[in-house]
Amino acid sequence: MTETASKPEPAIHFEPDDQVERLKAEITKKLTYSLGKNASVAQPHDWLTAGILAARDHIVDVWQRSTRESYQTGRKRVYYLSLEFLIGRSLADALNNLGLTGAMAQAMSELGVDLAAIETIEPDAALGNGGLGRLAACYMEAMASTGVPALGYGIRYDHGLFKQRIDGGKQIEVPEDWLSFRNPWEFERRESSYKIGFGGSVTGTAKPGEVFWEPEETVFAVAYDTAIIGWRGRDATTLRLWRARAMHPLSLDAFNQGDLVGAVAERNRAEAISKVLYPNDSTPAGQELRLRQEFFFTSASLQDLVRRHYRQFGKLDNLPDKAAIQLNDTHPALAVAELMRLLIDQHGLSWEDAWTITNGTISYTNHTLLPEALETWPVALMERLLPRHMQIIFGINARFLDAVRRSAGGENVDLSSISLIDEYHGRRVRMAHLAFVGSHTVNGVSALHSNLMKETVFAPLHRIFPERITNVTNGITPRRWLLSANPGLTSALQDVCGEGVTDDIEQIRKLAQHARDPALHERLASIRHDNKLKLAKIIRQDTGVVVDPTAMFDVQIKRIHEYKRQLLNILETIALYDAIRSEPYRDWAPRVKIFAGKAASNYGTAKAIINLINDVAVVVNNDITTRDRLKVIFLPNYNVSAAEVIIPAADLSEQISTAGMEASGTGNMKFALNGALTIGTLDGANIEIGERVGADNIMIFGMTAAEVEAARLAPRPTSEIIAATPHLEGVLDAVADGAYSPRERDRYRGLVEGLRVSDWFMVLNDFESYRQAQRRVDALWADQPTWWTKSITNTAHCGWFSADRAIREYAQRIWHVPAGYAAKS
Ligand code: 26V
Repeated sequence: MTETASKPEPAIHFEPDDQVERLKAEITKKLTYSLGKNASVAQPHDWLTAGILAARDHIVDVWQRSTRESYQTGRKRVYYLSLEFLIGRSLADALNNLGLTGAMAQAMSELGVDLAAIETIEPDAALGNGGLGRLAACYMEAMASTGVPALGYGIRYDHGLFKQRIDGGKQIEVPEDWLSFRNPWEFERRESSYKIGFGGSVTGTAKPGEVFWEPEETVFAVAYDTAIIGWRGRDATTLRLWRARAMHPLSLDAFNQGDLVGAVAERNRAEAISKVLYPNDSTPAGQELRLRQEFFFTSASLQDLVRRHYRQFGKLDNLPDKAAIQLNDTHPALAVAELMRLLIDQHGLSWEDAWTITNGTISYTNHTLLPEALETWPVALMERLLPRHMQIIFGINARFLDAVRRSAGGENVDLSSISLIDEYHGRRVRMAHLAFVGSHTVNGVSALHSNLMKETVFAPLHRIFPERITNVTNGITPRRWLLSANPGLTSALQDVCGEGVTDDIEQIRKLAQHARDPALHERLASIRHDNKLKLAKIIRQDTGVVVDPTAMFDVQIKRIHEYKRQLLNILETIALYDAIRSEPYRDWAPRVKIFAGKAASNYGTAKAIINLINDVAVVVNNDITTRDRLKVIFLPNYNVSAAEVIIPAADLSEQISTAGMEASGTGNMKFALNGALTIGTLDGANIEIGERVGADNIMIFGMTAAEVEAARLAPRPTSEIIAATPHLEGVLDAVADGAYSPRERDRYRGLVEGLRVSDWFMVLNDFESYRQAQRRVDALWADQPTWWTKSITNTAHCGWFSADRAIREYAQRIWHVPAGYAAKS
């Protein structure tokens, strides 16, 4: 790695003794003058807010300096557009990056407050559903840590992802309210607001600068900024989230006539846009409000960045040299049309010049290939809501198809497969095609996924633009997922690999030489044990079940989805339960099977799977025969904060998606970095984890992506598969006949019937191979020295999955911006 800029000194210079005294003074001042509270009456929440405000001041110093520097030097900047940022809590991470964790704990303690306790009452900012949103949050922190000047743009939802309660084994969704105590991290920027239009009509000539879109409805987008501090407090990025406000919050006319509802109708309609996160990661919502959200934040972000650019440089033709716009999936794909509109209609550029600028500035990341997940919008809806954008999309499409036709000569190209408009399903705009055609680079998120992009969904476009698709395998921030979440392991790593490991996580590979060291095994086992005790306490609080921390913690945490196959896991658990009961005196490896995750509220099958796991848990956990060997836990309300406790306590990581369906996965990386062994399929980034840690150190099972494809083309009768698979029939019958739902015997008949009709997700097909892999895990658990050697080998080779590495790849190969801080090596 080359050093592209000299590494500045940390921005915070305090003598350690000073630090504590200064922080105490700062906290007390915040408490008194910002919150109007006296220490003697302050509630835990007041201390939290005062602590955050004190930490924020330190961040603001760095933030203003880095923003000023990037402005003065005119450096190229990254604009990361994402409908989701799954941030979680921020205080512990911010203190860690500022190097203030110890001083803040000491300061609070001297003020009579337990920092660890107040940190846990910070709301978990869940402005995202799952992997895509968490990736955006990891990347904002990694850009700050590697010195890539960046702004993240998204929506400031009043309500993030729903809270999950489990009632009688079933998921209940409860509204989330992270802003109820206000958000001390953010700065409201009333002065940065933009008008966002919807509907209306387009008039004027077709000439650039002479087209007028007169929207029927206009709402304001108001900016809220949060600084994200990078490692060692050297740099900060900005997360700018938009809130929707009405232009006329109150109609006095309506009010005076006694129409109270009508008086605030405009306000309600406008504010609905940033009211709530769509809780869906299974099928696109397809609702008008969702399209309004997408356009709202895309338009506000582009108006903002074009205005800033113009103010700074006085021209727009150099936009591609100064701005890299990254589209996080297709949710902001309207950026292609909106940037064209701003350049042509507002700045009078020609179509050709506008297109060169647009294509030179935008790039797009795809996060899923599942056809049902690809966004399309009815042309009729788009015409009504965004008439000018629809014209522009037609314009792009006509020129694009024309160019393809011409360059093909006489050759026959299937234009319908590349068109931005799907003509077969009632005329719809294909957002992935819009994003693809409008971008200079398109990337997938793991090697397998990027190859599948070329072979499947994007094959026709890939033939036309063979250079456009590239791969950047996902990464995770080691600051949150190792240093903050697992301080015990971190200090062991520092002892073995040197202090520099925190600056350059890839130095963690030095650990490999010590993989067989019994003293290290003992130390790591004791750290893991402590982490498991912490998790066991939470399990007891949240489910009432007592688990043994010496048992193997076998964990599957992620959104509940058929393709992620929690069903395969619980069916195999039932087979294990049966096996233990039939041979109770055998030396079974004691296991705690831990599940957590949310199901989309309208995804019936996923909800049934949650119900089944909980029902199985009731039976298994109350059976004295299996008492010391098997427990089944479903931890309610999985979120970022829960993951931070669960992952460092895991022995076994379940990454068992149907091959070809998980674009990458990022939980897999977090577990392996923390030393859990993976049981998994050859899917997404599991493949690359296996390549790095070595085939002996990962438990791979099941069909490959190619085998899945072949099996789908020529499906074997499920009755045949079941008959050929030991134990499977019994497990399926028991579930179908109500052995786990005695009070509603038919509860899972439909779920099992579904499997018997079609094994689309290869649950039946992969069952035996999974079961055998689990028995290999048992054997390995019995040999603890070998287990720990493998665990250390996993940690040692997972530094590459750092978000810093991923960001450097984006910076070099896609954005063409220098990463200020190179890894020390
Ligand atoms: C998944 C599915 C699954 C089945 C049916 C329809 C559907 C629709 C959407 C999605 C996922 C939405 C996008 C997403 O969150 N993708 C995730 O992105 C992560 C970051 O790149 C990646 O690690 C996950 O593998 C990928 O699922």
